[in-house]
Amino acid sequence: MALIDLSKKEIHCKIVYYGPGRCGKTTNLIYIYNAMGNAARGKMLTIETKGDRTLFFDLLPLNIGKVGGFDIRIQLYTVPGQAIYEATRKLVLKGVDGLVFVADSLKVRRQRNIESLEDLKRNLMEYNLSIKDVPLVLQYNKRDLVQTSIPILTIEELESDLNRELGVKSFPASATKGQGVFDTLKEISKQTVKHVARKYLAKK
Ligand SMILES: Nc1nc2c(ncn2[C@@H]2O[C@H](COP(=O)(O)OP(=O)(O)O)[C@@H](O)[C@H]2O)c(=O)[nH]1
Ligand SMILES: [Mg+2]
Repeated sequence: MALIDLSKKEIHCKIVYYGPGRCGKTTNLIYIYNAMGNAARGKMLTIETKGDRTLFFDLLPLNIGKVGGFDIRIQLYTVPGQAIYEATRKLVLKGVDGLVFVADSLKVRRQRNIESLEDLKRNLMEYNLSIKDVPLVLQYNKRDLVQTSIPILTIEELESDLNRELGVKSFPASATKGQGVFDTLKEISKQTVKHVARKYLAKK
C-alpha cells in the first residue's frame, strides 16, 4: 500500500527487489544509487555482515516527477536471500507496491530461483496478496557470464522455469556492468506508479 502524504502532496511507492541469495539484488541498487545525482536520491542504508552483503534492507528513494499533482517518490528495497532471514523477507514485503524478481543466470542456481519465486508467492499470501495483484517484472541477471566458460541458463530456460504462468515482462541484465538495470527499474516504476495512481487517485 502506497503511503500518501497529503500535506506534502507526495505519494511514496515501495518497490522490492526479491530473489535468491547472491543473485545480484544489492548490486542492482548500488548501480542505480551511483548513477543517480544527489538531488534525485535519498540516503542508502545497507547493513553488511560476514558472508552476505545484505542482512536487512537497502533503501533508496528516487524522485520521478508528478502524477495528478502529487510528487512521486520511489523507495527501493532488497531482501536478504538466505533461508534464515525468512522473517525479514516477509517484513520487507509489507506494503509492497511493485516487485522485481531477480533471477540468477548461473546453472547451479536454477533450483534456488524456482524456490525463491515460490517463497515470494507464499510470503505475499500472508498479506492476502496474489503475485498477480502486484506489478512485477523479472530480471535475468549475470548475462555477462555468457562470454565465460561458466555454465549458465538460457533465456528460454529461465522463461520456462519462472515466467510461463506469470507472463510478465522480463529483462536480461548484468548488474555489475549496469546493463538492463535501468530498463528493469523504468518498467517496474512505470507499472507501479500506474497501479498506485489507479488505486488511490481515481477515487477522488
Ligand atoms: N558476473 C556477474 N556477477 C554479478 C552480477 N550481479 C551481481 N554479481 C555478483 O554476485 C555476487 C552477489 O551479488 P549481490 O548483489 O550481493 O547479491 P544479493 O545477495 O542478491 O544482494 C557479488 O559477488 C556480485 O559482484 C552480474 O550481473 N554479473
Ligand atoms: Mg543483498
